[in-house]
Amino acid sequence: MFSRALASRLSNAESVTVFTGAGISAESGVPTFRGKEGLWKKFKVEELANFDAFMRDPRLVWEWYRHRMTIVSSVVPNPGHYAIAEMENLFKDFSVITQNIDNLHQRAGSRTVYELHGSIERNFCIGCGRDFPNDATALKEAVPRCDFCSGLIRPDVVWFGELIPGDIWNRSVSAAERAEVFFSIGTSGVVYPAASLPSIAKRAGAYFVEINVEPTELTSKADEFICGKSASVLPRLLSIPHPGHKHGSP
Ligand code: BV8
Ligand code: ZN
Repeated sequence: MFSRALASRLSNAESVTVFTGAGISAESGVPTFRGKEGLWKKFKVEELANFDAFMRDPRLVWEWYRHRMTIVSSVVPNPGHYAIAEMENLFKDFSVITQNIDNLHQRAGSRTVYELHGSIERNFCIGCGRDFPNDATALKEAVPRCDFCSGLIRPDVVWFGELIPGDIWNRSVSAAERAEVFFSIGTSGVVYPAASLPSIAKRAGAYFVEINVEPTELTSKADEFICGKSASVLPRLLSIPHPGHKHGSP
């Protein structure tokens, strides 16, 4: 399943970076946006995940995010998330950069996670900036409003036309530039600037491996394309001898 090139690079690597998209959570039961299993087609994420749509119809946008919150709170990490969490113990310098907002990497035990597009577990008031967790009383309303300034509360996610938080972006670029091996897993590679990270890694000398069930916009740039489901491919990656095996038990 893996080339000798990947096995030898992983065996000697100190710095590895993993970049993930909705596909890594598909086998937990979280619908993806595009691709052949994409279930959000009827919602066209670009039309709903933007500030103007929210101001025009906050009830509809909240309905979509509430629906997704319900799904995310009812699923668990899959073997792909757990394998990535385990990889963090095997390499000196290991980062996860995710486009997902489902918190499943953290729930699987990953510690260094950069959430490029925010998190469905966090909300804030657009009036005064106060934070509101999902179980806050204010969030029980169809259109949640801040109990301090009556401003609209929104999910703490990055919508189309909005900037990725500067520190998150800078740390993600630096993790991509440091990587000796850079994995892109379960992303269609159509959303920028996230989708520029594999090229940033490659330009800095990384061996770029893509894991997906079908080719994507990124495949032509990959040094290696592993066609398969992440929940079955990733645990097998752990069977490759890693530097961490030298220090601890394999
Ligand atoms: C920015 C919110 C600039 C959270 C998301 C016109 C106007 C404005 C902007 C633009 C424009 N044209 C282009 C842009 C830039 C725009 C963009 O890239 N648009 C695209 C659509 C062309 N980007 C932005 O707007 C970004 N901001 O550019 O600001 C700026 C400059 C100056 C001043 C102000 C601003 C912000 C982008 C963030 C958008 N927010 N989500 C949420 O609700 O989730 S993005 C949305 O798509 C999702 O969040 C997701 O994170 C993201 C990417 O999707 P994927 O994760 O790749 O998922 P997808 O379904 O597409 O693919 C799944 C893959 O998994 C498939 O390939 C499938 O084959 C595979 N798969 C399935 N099962 C498995 C599997 N693989 C392995 N195993 C399996 N089992
Ligand atoms: Zn407020």
